[in-house]
Amino acid sequence: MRVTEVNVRKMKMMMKNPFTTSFGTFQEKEFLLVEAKDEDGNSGWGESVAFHSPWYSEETVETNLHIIRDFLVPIVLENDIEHPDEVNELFGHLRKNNMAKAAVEGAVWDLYTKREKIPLAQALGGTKEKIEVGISIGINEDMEQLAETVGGFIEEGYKRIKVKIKPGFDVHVMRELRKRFPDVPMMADANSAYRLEDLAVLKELDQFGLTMIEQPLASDDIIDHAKLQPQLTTPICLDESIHSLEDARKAVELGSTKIINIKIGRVGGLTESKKIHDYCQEQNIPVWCGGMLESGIGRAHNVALTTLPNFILPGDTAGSSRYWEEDIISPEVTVEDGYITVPTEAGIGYGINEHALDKYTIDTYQFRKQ
Ligand code: OSB
Ligand code: MG
Repeated sequence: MRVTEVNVRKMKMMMKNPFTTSFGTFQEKEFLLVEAKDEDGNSGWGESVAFHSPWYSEETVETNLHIIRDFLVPIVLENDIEHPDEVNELFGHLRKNNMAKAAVEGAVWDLYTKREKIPLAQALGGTKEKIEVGISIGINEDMEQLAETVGGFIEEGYKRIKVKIKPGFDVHVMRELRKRFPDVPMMADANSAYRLEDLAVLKELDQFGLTMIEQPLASDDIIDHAKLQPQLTTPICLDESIHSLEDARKAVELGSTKIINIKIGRVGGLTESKKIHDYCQEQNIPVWCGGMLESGIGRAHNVALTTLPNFILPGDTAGSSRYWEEDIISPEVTVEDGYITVPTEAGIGYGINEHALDKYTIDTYQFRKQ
């Protein structure tokens, strides 16, 4: 397969509601889309999950644009690619910048599966016809409002509630929510806001029977997480700390984590995601698919990945309408009774809503094979 043209779009979309984590609040989402085309007029799409500012990881929209334009696009235009798994190897000599790599690799996966006329899920080895989804809810200091939001999503059928926590917004919040929703699978995500010195608070969370606590300690740490886990009954799930199969193996061997959140962007693409999935399956470590407030394109990739068998726990891949007034895919991703039905069309399985796509595009960059 030859990729003959790559188009990159810088997008700006307003989210329906502001999203607050232990790092702050934002509502306007800027991100990049990558479109890879072949000589037959097929086109494949990928999304970069890097945010405007480097609060989640060091990557940003602008660093991704630089890496994609100056390093990754030339590689995919210059090489014959038989299978998308090769892209990960072709990028192997370039360090990190995983979100940029995943965006380009994702476009190649979509292009390849459209050419082959098979669904992306099938090409990845996925088996599920529908996937279970949970929902991630940002920090809201107004307890009544938060409880109402949680109740609304339970009503809608979401299979698991995840609440963001931070020091000072933790034990009382989980206690209140547990009181109101005693039987719902619930978890907390700290986005690295605690230190080992906060052990007493983290231990208090054990009483609420959470399915897991996500990334309580530093984003670049697996040592202190290994010290923390034996002192908690709640399983730790690492998010920010896992960038590769090697990271996953080390964290599992050290006992730093009992569950892994796989985000395609954070680990550098679908090929690496599959490897982490397979390793975790062998080790009896359940995985689930994380979210990065994606548009429909990134969301479609998440849906396809989640069809792999060891995605045992509900993911953060909520429906389009949880985030957007209007998504850039058609049909949008919809959730019924807590399930998304996996599309059976070729590639990512959702079409592009061209009108919306153009409406939210703020810049375009075009690259052609010389
Ligand atoms: O830590 O999982 C996270 C959103 C942005 C950055 C990091 C995270 C999140 C979420 C929301 O929790 C997931 C989603 O709904 O897409
Ligand atoms: Mg997280």
